[in-house]
Amino acid sequence: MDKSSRLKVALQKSGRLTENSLDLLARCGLKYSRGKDQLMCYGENMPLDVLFVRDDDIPDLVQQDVCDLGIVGLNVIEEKRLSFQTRGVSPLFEQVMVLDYGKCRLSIAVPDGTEYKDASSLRGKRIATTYPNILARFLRERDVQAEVVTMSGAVEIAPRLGRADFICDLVSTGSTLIANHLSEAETVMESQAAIISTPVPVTMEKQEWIHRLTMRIDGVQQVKE
Ligand code: PRT
Ligand code: ZN
Repeated sequence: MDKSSRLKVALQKSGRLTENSLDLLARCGLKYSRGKDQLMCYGENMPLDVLFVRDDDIPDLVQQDVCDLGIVGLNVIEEKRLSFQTRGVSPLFEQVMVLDYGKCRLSIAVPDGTEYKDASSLRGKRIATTYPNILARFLRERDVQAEVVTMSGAVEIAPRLGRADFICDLVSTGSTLIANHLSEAETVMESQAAIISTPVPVTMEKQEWIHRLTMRIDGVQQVKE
């Protein structure tokens, strides 16, 4: 099998989804060797190679057909989809299936003691987030005008720094919010890891391997339930 007929899968290089994603592929029977530069893994018993990248780059790599598949959080997928739309680019990658890990929620959080009734409490306020497009849609759908303060990280300290009144950030256990004297007020979106696929038609051979892989993932996930 030549190189172009091998499935290329983009995974997060180092982060919350990395271990679970590699574990999932291993449970599907994939045996792999890691490249010297640690940027790729090569499947030994399946025509499937893994490319390790930052999670934010995964939708672009799949959209541009550099990779056939990618595993990334629904939060990143949705933010990218909306950001493409805002720029007039059609988001063409498709969601193949959701996975049973990486579960979290994108939530509005307010400084302890601040009253929050519903989204109308955000009117005229500044809200810090790394998900400006998802937050803007949430506000638009509720007819609330507020200022979205886009940050690249450390969103939870924005209220203390005086950069924002509220935040909109990912939460899983909630302990980061507690440590920063913030309370979760409302869920904007639930998230978990998901597989996306390239918009470009792939060969029959690749289609068959994608089908086999998703069947195996279904099987692995059912065993875990
Ligand atoms: O370097 P790279 O860009 O690839 O990684 P990243 O830092 O952007 O992402 P990473 O590894 O933090 O998260 C990858 C994906 O994991 C996210 O896009 C989500 O889909 C998912 N995920 C699941 C989470 C969490 N749970 C989570 N808890 N992502 C981030 N968090 C943050 C949360 O915002 C808080 O700051 O982790 C902190 C701890 O959370 P608590 O609530 O348990 O205290
Ligand atoms: Zn990231």
